[in-house]
Amino acid sequence: MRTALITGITGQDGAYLAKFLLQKGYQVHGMVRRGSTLPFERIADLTDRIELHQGDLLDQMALNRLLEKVQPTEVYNLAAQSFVPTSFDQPILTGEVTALGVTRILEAVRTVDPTIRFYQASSSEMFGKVYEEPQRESTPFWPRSPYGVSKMYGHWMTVNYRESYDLFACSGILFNHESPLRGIEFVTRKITYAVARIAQGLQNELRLGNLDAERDWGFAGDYVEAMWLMLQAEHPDDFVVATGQKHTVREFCRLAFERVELDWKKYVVVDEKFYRPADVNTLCGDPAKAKAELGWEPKVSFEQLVHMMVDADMKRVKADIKLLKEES
Ligand code: NAP
Ligand code: G4F
Repeated sequence: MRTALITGITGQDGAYLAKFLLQKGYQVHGMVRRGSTLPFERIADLTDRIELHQGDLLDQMALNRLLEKVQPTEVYNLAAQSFVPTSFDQPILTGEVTALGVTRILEAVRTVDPTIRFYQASSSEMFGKVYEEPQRESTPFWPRSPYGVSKMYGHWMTVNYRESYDLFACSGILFNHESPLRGIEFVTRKITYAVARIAQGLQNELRLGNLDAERDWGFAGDYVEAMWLMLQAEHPDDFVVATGQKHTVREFCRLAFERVELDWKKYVVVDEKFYRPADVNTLCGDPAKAKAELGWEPKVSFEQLVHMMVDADMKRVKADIKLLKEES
């Protein structure tokens, strides 16, 4: 039986990947860090089918011991401090986890079992102030945040360990991917959750930053398949994973509010508090290599994604209201 270890299993992608690998017949292990509360909401329906272990990308010895114990055939390194604004406030922590954390887990793989296939969650944030459009594997990087710089370090360490030690190490340069499991602070989920609350009369405005920012948004459920495909290939390599289409934050708002028959202009307020010291104004990826070499293509359209997220938040908010009524 193939055995996978996922770091960041409690995050959005971790939850989708764990489910995907279980369906493929894998034995799935996840690394979780200790907190004062349990962060298992996204994987609540999987906990009887996966094995969780404590660990942290900050702790080299714990990573080595974990690989020795689990003996995975594949490691998916999804753990990161992944929120760009936090990386401006906590650049050193972001570097420790999102950059050096990659070296620590690569060292663990190299030391414990160099035959392990390794996936690194790299990011389109590395393209930053883009040199060309669309961005592809050969596009130079120009990161615009401590997060983007950290991801770039992790990306090149993955390439370096592949070239230096012949590891089967792949870097997936994934463009923004969203879902009903997306963290509430990211712009898409912030919008869809607010839309649901506004539609239910619980809130009357939505404060956002840069509405002109353009992103190539896809569905997380589609993107975890690309991660897996990279590790099934004959040779390790790096791939852009994207839809090839971009939309503004404004367009996302319009579609999301339209789903509940509201006019976004009546509710969205621009608040400079949400501007970043340096933003990535536009991102649009070229997934041609992933299509040609992995046979990967996105299935969910932008409109379907927005609708899926609004519908899920409407359901959640209605359930919360019902619960509150029952309790009072
Ligand atoms: P996410 O929801 O923010 O999840 C991040 C995960 O990392 C959580 O499970 C978190 O655990 C864990 N983590 C954070 N610090 C850790 C540490 N020191 N040690 C161990 N685990 C730690 O992120 P996501 O959206 O699923 O993204 C997955 C990966 O893909 C990340 O590396 C992200 O940077 C990258 N990426 C994401 C996108 C996107 O659009 N989603 C695009 C490109 C790349 P807790 O639950 O305990 O906080
Ligand atoms: O949703 P965001 O916070 O995602 P961002 O910064 O693109 O990063 C995400 O995607 C990366 C892939 O490119 C990942 F690597 C990373 O881990 C993360 O998952 O912001 C998207 C855009 C930005 O330009 C931001 O300025 O939306 C703009 N925006 C406008 N108002 C806002 C807001 N972003 C947030 N979070 N909150 C706002 O109120």
